[in-house]
Amino acid sequence: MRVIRYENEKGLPVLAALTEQSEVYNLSYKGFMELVEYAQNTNQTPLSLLQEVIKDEQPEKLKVEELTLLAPIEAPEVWAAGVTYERSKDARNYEATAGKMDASTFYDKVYDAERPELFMKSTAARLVGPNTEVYIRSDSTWQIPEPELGLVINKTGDILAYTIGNDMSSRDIEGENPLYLPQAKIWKHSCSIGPALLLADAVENPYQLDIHCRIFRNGQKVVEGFANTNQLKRKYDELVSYLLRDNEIFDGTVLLTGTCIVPPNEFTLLDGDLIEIEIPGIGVLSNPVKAPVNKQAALY
Ligand code: DO4
Ligand code: MG
Repeated sequence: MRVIRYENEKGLPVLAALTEQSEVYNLSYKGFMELVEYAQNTNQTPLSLLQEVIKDEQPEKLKVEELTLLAPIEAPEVWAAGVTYERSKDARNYEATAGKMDASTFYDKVYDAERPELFMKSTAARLVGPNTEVYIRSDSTWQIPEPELGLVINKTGDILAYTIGNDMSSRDIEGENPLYLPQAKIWKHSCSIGPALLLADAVENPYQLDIHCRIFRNGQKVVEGFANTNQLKRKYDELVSYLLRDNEIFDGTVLLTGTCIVPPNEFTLLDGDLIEIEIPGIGVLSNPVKAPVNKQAALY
């Protein structure tokens, strides 16, 4: 069972349940956290609540592919974990050492350390949902999407749902100096989530999820990558518990769990590219890429 948000014909956001058969059932809750709160107050899980709600209802006469989907949750903050997969460690070492892949760096240290790397990735205002443009920076020449599983948590760290996240990143800025990490990670429209929230109770094993990334340029697929969350070095609860340490975390926060798919080193995103990230069971998060006006001009 999944939860989506879409914009109705009046331009208003609607929360809806999306079944495995892609049937859409409109819900009366303002947002996902209101649904979770209602389930808690009535001693139900979000899954059993939704199963009850849709039992006697008819689905809407709507096709999910035709809806204007919004980010499935208005996450107050998005945090991210880094170097949680070996592939990410190798890619960071490459960019930080001008290609000397066998060089040992702080990325090796953090991969093996007890404390994970966690960083602030985005805020509600910088975040976008499905089919909305993600931006690339004007001052970077090496930029990639990072396809990641996202955990939707509450203020006490319970994992309520899973979603897909794109942690857009600048490899040259991060590679130049790790202290530039916030600039390599955070700018307007540098993070997208969606297209749906997969309820945690509906997932048998969250360490067996396939992640698939495709990048298209002029209609042609130019990058493709696969991974599985069974390659993750850490446990989700471990990442969440470090995030909560001496911190105040808000209901509906999203924690991205790190990337295991990195495009070839010679690849950089360009204006007009289309990024698709798929996790079966959640859906496909699709975002076109937009360069700032000065970069678009430089291309022609
Ligand atoms: O160390 C920098 C960021 C790593 C990251 O975002 C990832 O591994 O996904
Ligand atoms: Mg990342």
